Amino acid sequence: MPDTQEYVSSDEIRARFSRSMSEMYREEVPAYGTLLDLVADVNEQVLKNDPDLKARLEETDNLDRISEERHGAIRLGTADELHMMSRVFNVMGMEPVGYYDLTQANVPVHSTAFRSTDAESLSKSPFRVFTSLLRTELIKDEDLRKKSEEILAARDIFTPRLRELVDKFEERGGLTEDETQEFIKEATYTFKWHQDAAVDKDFYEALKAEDPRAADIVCFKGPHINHLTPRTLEIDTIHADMPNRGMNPKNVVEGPPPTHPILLRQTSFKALTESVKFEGEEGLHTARFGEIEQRGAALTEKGRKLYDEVLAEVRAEITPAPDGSNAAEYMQKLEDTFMERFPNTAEGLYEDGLAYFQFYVTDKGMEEGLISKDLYTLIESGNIAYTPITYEDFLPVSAAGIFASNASDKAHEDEFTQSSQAKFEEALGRPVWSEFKLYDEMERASIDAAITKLSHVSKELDSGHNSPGVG
Ligand code: OOG
Ligand code: NI
Repeated sequence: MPDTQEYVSSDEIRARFSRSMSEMYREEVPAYGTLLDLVADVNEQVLKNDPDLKARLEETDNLDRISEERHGAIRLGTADELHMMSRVFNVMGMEPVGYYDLTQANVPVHSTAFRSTDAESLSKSPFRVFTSLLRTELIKDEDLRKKSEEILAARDIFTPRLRELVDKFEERGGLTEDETQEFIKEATYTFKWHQDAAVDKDFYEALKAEDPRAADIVCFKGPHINHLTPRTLEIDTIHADMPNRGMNPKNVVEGPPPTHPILLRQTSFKALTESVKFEGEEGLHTARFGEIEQRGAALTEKGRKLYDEVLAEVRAEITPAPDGSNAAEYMQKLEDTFMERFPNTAEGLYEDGLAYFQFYVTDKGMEEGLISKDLYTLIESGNIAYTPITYEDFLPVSAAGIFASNASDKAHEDEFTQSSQAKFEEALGRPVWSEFKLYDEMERASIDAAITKLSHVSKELDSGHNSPGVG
C-alpha cells in the first residue's frame, strides 16, 4: 500500500481536472476556444497597463490563478447522481457551498456550487462547478413525469472505473499518480457531449415543450457540461469585442454595474444549436454556450441584502428587453442607482460592513510592529491594510437569467413556489456550507495572521533594543 507521500494532492487533481475539462470543451465548442484566446489577450493587456493591480494580485496570491480560473455548470437527474457526484468532487477537494433555489425563476431545479473552501486551496485552483438537480415532481404532465423518472432511474452516468477509483480514494485517503491520470480521464468523460440521445424525438419534443431544461437533463446519456466560464479582468471590453469574433453575446452584462467591483459580472454568447441523433431520426438541441465572468468583492449578508434591494429597484423601472433595444438605458440606470446607493471603494465597503476583507501587514507595520491591539487603530495608523476577498460563488438571480435566456424563448407562466433546501441536502447526503460563514472564517484568519506577524515584529524589535551591541 503506497504511503501518503505518493498520493497526488486534491488541489493538484482539481487543477488538472479543470484543465482537462477546458481542453475537452474547447474541442466540443470551438467558440469557447475563441473566447479563451480573447480573455487571455485582454487579461495580459490589463496587467501590463495597471502595475498596481498586478502588485495587488501578487500580494494576495491571486495572480497565478487568473488565467487558470474558470467555472462550469452541470445538471443532474436523480438524488443518487447528486450523491455520487459529491463523492467525485470530494476527490478534488470540492465541497458543496450555498443553496440556490431556481424555482424562484420558474426553473425546475435546485442547485449548489462545488468548490474548494479555504484560502490556500482556492489560490491553487478556484475551479467551481454549479451543480443542479432536476425536481421531477415539478413536471406537471403525469406521463412525462413518470417516463422521465424511469429513464433517469435506469441510467448510470458514471463509468465503473470511476466508481472504483472514488472508492479507493475514500478507503485510503488519496490516489497515486497513475490512478490520478485515470481518474481525470474517467471524470472528464462523465461530462462529455453525446450526440446520441437516450430517447426518441417525440418524447424529447414533448418534454421540451413542458420545460427545455428538463429535456436537457432527461433526454441525454450523461450530464454534458453546458458551459465553461473563464475569468476576465475587463469584461466590458470583451463583451464589446465578441461580435467582431463571430460570437453572439447577450445584450447586457449581468450583475452589478462596471463602477462596482462587487460579487460578479457575467456575459455569455448565446447557446449553440447542435445536431442530435434521436432513436430513429435526427434532430436539434440548444443548450451549450460560453460565458465570461469578472469577479469582485464577496459581500456580507448586509451587503447582499443591499445589492438585492438596489437591483430590484432598478429592475422595477427597467428590465433589459430581449431585443437589446434598451440595453444602454438599462446600464445607465443600473450605474446611476448603484452610484447613489452602494459604496464602490474598499474603504466605503469596509466602513459600512458590506464586504469581507483580507487583512495584511504593510511595510510600515513591518517596521513598527504591534503598536496597538485594536484592529481599527492598526488600520488608521497604516500598519495593517485590507483588500476585498474575492467572491467565489454565483449570483442566484444571474444564474436564473442564464437559464432563461439560453434554454429557449418559451414564456413561463408556471409558478413553482416550493423551495426545499432540506430535500436537496438529503439527496446530497450532507448539508451545504454557508458561503457567508466561509468568508467570515477567511477574514478572521487573515486578521489573526496579521496580528501574529506584527507581534513577531515587535518581539524582534524588543530583543534588538535589549541585546547589547546591536544598532
Ligand atoms: C447553470 C447556470 C448557473 C452561472 O454562471 O450563474 C451558472 C446552468 O445553466 O445549468 O453557471
Ligand atoms: Ni455560468
